[in-house]
Amino acid sequence: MLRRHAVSAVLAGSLLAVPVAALPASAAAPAVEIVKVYYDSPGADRRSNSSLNAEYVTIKNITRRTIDLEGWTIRDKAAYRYTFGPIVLKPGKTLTLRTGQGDDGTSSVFWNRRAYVWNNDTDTASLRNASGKLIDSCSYNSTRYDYTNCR
Ligand SMILES: [Ca+2]
Ligand SMILES: [Ca+2]
Repeated sequence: MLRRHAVSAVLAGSLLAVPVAALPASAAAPAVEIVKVYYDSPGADRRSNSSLNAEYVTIKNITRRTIDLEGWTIRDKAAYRYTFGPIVLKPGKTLTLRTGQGDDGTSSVFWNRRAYVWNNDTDTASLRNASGKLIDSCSYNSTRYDYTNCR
């Protein structure tokens, strides 16, 4: 009996090791993706708060686990950076970062800027985790469209 237990323990151990060994491959898909950048808000860019908030970037949690975004950042190609506060993103949910002012909620957070961030012609949005590791990025290069679906 003792011996059988020992064998099953070894088997259990090796079974448990499988998902761990598979991690590097699955890590290729980012846990949180940038799904859309709406870089040229509709109409003339007059810096009204509603126009600023119609400029946004949307991210999505593509995993089955809740992800804590506190300390994560979104940056453009220049020096603009937004740092997420204490907010979690549930599995499959999206979160939209709007450029202007507003009250943060579960589906939208606000950069609270009075000027635009995303260039109307070309730019790159980068998403980094709290350790500064690049999680995903989305580039666009077109004035023909006002937004890009990153995937
Ligand atoms: Ca813009
Ligand atoms: Ca515009």
